[in-house]
Amino acid sequence: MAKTTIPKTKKSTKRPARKNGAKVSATRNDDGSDKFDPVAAQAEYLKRKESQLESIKSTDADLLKEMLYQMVLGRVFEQKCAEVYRIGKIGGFCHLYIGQEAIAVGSQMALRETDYVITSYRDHVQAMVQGIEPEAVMAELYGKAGGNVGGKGGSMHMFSKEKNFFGGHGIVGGQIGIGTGMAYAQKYRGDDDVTLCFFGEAAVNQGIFHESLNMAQLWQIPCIYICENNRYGMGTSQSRAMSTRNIAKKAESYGVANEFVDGMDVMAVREATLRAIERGRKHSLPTLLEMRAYRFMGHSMSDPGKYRTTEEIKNFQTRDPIELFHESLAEAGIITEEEFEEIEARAKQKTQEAVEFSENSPLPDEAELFTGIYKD
Ligand SMILES: Cc1ncc(C[n+]2csc(CCOP(=O)(O)OP(=O)(O)O)c2C)c(N)n1
Ligand SMILES: [Mg+2]
Repeated sequence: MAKTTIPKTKKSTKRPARKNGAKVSATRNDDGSDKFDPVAAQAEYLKRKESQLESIKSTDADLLKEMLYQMVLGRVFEQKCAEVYRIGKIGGFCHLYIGQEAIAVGSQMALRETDYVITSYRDHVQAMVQGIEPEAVMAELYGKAGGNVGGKGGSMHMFSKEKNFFGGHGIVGGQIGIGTGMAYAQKYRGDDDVTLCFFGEAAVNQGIFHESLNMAQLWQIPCIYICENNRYGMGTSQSRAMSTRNIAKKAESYGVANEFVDGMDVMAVREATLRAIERGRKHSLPTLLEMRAYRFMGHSMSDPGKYRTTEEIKNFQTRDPIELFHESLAEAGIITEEEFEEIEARAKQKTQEAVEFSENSPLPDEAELFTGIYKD
């Protein structure tokens, strides 16, 4: 187990009274945290497998194959990012999304083109799913002129106005307020578009999360808040930083509709997002979706990873979202082994093209130092 400096509370059947007379719960956690246990999560997954297969059969086969391709591309692309980072091709921070692919693909591929997306610094895969070319994402990581923001943003600041992808934000929780404002603009203009606003579970401890949810419900703003609960904020586990760990439930304090979602099951992600989209489009109401996944890699490329064990990581890897989806598509007769190999080959080829493009792309011109900045 990971080392902890916080003394463990002994289990007691008595409910200790606080000095002010209020009772406190005997357990520190009220949320059924066993849902984080991969064995329990898998058992729950198998129970709803039949309905998952039903929804697979009622979804367009080409769309399903494209979803799988996007997940595989995200994985292969980021494995390559790690490789080229280690040989010094990419500098600065680099946060990988490996293990969380089902969340970006399941939710963003349920959107239409005019909807908006905003996210944190863990943004490479979300940028690609949104339609930014892998070449432009890799070149941005390389700091080259061919990057989607001309090589000036880097890993944490992917952005494309044309693709309605509004970043890539480095301040934990900062994008929650901006996303709420984007959805407010959609409502103000009178269209029925929605905003997907992604953030990690550690951002939920920030005031901006609570202020935004309150305002979104009060003003009826079509913002879909997606909390990607990957269990850790840098090296701190959620259990050491959050008093009550049922994030979906926190929405109830503000009257916001909420769902807990298995973030390793791309179809569950898609369906929960479709329900939230309908609520946003038809009734202009927000939703909070807590999607539980696991970060297979370190927080960033410079994470020494001393806060968790290899065994823990391996346990969660038994629920690899790509393998789960691949298996289900094969079971439903949607995909053959040859087709899966072709998907992998295509993803590798695309990633290689992205690397070659980035290698050959020039550095930004010196004059770029003085563009895109605030001036008097
Ligand atoms: C306001 C603020 N405080 C602290 C940091 C440093 N920091 C960067 S990432 C991070 C952890 C965030 O974890 P989480 O929200 O769970 O997202 P994840 O990295 O797991 O995707 C912290 C504390 C920051 N960038 N911004
Ligand atoms: Mg996290």
